[in-house]
Amino acid sequence: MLINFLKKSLKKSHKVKLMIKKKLIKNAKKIDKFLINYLKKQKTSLLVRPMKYGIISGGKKIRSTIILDAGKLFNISEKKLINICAAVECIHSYSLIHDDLPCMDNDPIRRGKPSTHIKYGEASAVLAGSSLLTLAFEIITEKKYLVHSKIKNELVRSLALCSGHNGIAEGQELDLKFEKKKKNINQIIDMQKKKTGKLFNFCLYAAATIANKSEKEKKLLSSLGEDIGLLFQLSDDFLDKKGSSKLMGKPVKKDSKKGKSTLLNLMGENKAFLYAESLKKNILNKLGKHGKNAKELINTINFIFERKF
Ligand code: GRG
Repeated sequence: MLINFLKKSLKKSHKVKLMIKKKLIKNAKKIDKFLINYLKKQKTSLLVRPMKYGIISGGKKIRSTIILDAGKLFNISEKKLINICAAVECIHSYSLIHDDLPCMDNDPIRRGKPSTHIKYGEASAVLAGSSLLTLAFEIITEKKYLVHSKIKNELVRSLALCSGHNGIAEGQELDLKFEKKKKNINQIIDMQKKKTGKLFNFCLYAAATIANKSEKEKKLLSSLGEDIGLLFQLSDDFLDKKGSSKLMGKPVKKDSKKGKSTLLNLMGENKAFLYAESLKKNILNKLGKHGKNAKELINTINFIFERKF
């Protein structure tokens, strides 16, 4: 009986994993299509090629999936979310292009191909990254994007706050300054919540804002998003230590070589795993109140915890 039960649940979890992979691929294709069309409609420039190289046909586009899943919490149509997905992917790809530069993490490979600065040179990579940053705000403020201008304004402000000197950029500054230094748990969590968590924070905040939720609800979802980002970063740190560079599309085992301050390096594998597990439980508990509407988001969070790429 027990064996049959285990076999059944293994089959079920395998099926769920396959479904999530399919969902990620489907969403990534949708966002790529949106961005290709968007850029096609604009006057072309020399930077379009390095921009496309940095953002299209690569990466899981998991932040977009999180936005679409969060939309399901409030029954928001995809049409109202697609611009937000594209804008978030612009900011994310911009941060990766800049992160790979020699003055930052100096990484020659990203998403299984040469990093943007290797392919197009440093100057073009800096400019393409900066152009993706501004493109994000163009996409949100686009006339054809049919959400109320008051909401657009709030989204622009929040995305700017998440990306700037109190958000991702500061997280990156701390990450670089913490190299080869002994930092405590709270300092590392603060750095990772800024570097990685802030954009996930925005993903959930955006869904709550478009759904016209109360300030209290928006705050709750922002902080939940930040925790999802922290979980994502923790799994990234595990993958850097134990994952496959082929599946990840980038070199692994870099964190310890560079003396990066990560929870994994500080706590060791067992404690870091237990920390991640309790963080995930906490996130899933908080989503409980959304009932069936949270199913997709919960599946994606489980994928984040177990992912191999
Ligand atoms: C102000 C946006 C901004 C950037 C400048 C360079 C920089 C400051 C920030 C870097 C932030 C950074 C690289 C965070 C790491 C987050 C992370 C775990 C990235 C990997 O994300 P995946 O796995 O990548 O989603 P794919 O390739 O799948 O898109």
